[in-house]
Amino acid sequence: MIDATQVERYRREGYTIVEKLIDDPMRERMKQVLAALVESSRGVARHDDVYDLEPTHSAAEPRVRRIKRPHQVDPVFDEFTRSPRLLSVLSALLGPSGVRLQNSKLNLKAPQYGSPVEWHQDWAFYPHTNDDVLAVGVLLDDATADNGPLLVVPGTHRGPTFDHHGPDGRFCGAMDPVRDRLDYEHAVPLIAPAGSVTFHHARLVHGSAENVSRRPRNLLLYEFCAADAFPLLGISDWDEFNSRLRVGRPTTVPRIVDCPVRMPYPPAAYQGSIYENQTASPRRYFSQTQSTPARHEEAGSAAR
Ligand SMILES: O=C(O)CCC(=O)C(=O)O
Repeated sequence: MIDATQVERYRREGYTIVEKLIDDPMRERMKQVLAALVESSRGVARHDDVYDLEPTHSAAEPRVRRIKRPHQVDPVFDEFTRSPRLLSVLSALLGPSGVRLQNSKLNLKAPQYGSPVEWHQDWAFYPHTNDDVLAVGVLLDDATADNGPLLVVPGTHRGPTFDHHGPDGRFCGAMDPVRDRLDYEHAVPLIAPAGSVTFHHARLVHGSAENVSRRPRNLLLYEFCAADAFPLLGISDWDEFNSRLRVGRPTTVPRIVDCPVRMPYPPAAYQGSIYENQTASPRRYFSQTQSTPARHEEAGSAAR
């Protein structure tokens, strides 16, 4: 499923894309489950363990921003984490110790209002003993230039870990686009047909703009680690930790590699999801045209 050139690109640029990695019947099943979950959200008024809601969500017009941990919500999302085709790519990218699922999320970007995500490195949220850690993005829909595709800044996974704290000293899950001036104008959009799967390194700087198109952009994200990458935030349940191994055997010997780490402490003022964390970020790069709650506006105006 992946050749040496793609592995080399991942090592050099921090990302790669594999087309047709998920088959259409499974992708269709996922979309049906997603549609039913959005329908059920009519009965949900605020964020909970399953739903993260757009600020403009209502029972009459359900607007879901994220399904949390979809692999625990419906078996189809767990099934894909066991796909031999996916696991062969992950083994090539994460090395010989094995492959562990860390978490999953399904980020919805509905036509004409789907929320942006500010620039960040996943590594700032979950540092490990080594950086063989990545995110898998399953494109449930075509990713196009105007429907808010993932944007990545190539090569940044080999650079520093940027500060993701706000002026109050708390973690806010977003970089400051003025202080950390990267070449954002040349960020690469991960544009590909539905059924493609993207892989980006946990230290790669990425974000995404609002969906201004008339088409949805639903992106199913999984976080995977090498089996010998141990989370620096700790392991609360050893059996549960090992139950997420998809390749390899449990080990008590973490591989420790010298790479830049910042801890996400003190915790974010607004918990629950990256969208909530980032409301405390004082400066924004991506604008949002939809009305936002007062808290967003107080946090600061858009940088551009
Ligand atoms: O959904 C997106 O466009 C980006 C999501 C992301 O980077 C994240 O949730 O960590």
